[in-house]
Amino acid sequence: MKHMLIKTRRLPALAALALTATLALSACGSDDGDGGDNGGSGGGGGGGSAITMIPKSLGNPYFDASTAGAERAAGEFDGSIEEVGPTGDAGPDSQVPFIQTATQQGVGALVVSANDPSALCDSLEQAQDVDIKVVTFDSDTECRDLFVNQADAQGIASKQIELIADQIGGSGDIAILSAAANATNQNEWISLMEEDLAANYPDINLVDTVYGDDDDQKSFDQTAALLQANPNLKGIVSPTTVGIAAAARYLSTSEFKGKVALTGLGAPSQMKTFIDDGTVTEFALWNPDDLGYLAAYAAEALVSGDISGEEGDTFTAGDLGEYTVGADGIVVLGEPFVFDASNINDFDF
Ligand code: RAM
Repeated sequence: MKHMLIKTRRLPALAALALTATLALSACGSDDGDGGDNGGSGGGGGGGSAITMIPKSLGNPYFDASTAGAERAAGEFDGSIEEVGPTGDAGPDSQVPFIQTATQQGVGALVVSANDPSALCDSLEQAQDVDIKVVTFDSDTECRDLFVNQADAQGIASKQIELIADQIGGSGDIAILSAAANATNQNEWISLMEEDLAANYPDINLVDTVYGDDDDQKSFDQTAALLQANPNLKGIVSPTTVGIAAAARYLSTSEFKGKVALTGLGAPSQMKTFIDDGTVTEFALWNPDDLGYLAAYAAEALVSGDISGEEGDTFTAGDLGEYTVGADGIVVLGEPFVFDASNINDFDF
């Protein structure tokens, strides 16, 4: 009989709802619950699924928000969420032991943001062999039942290039500050950004791509090194909430503030200071709370047998409404949203 922790957390209300539908408040679950030994049948404490959520790493506010969203969903369908994952190490294999433990526990579903497209596959396939459903969210693998994508990858890439091009006046040297070098989502966005630059922005040169591993200090140091190594740099794109916040912190007290543009994907709560002080003018993201909420509902729909993950399957994700599984087992949350001084105060994730 295993013990399944169900965290209780209340989310503050969002004032504006530009990204998606209503973020209704709900406390989820009790202080703790018992997932029971369900032998892989996936029962949570109260009838819904027992879900193990494995972010790229713990301690990232982006994944705190996605886990809070999953907990909100589990509260609604009477399931349970246990969040486990690597602390600080976002290496390719770092999530494997957590997948193996959850498999031994016989949970209903794993909901994973993958640090590598293939390194998790042996362990994920072992989980699937005992009928555990595998949902990826945020960053995909080659072996899963469904991928809950935050937004279309092409749209995410071209939005960031559009933002940096505007901010540097359409020409000059730029660099990318990414997360972990193997992260599926980061690498897909980077290659699409490279294609977009080559096709549509002949006067912008991507001179370097560096990796801060979604570690605040490493991202800060990489920003400093980038600026040292590239004295003509006009802009930095950081498609990671950890990277953009660390780069903004570096720029904000440096001689480059206001001279080197910075954009990418940021959490408004982490970027507000840097919008207010003029270090950053615009950046993009989606709502990570909604992303976790949708991923948990997708997992529940798979475990309960409502869907099998085939293209055209439909399921209802609570307040967010109905979703349809697209080609390659992908469910898309919505569009990326651009934050600036006019709206940053309306969001608190
Ligand atoms: C970081 C992570 C995550 C990415 C966001 C934008 O929190 O790298 O995978 O989607 O940034």
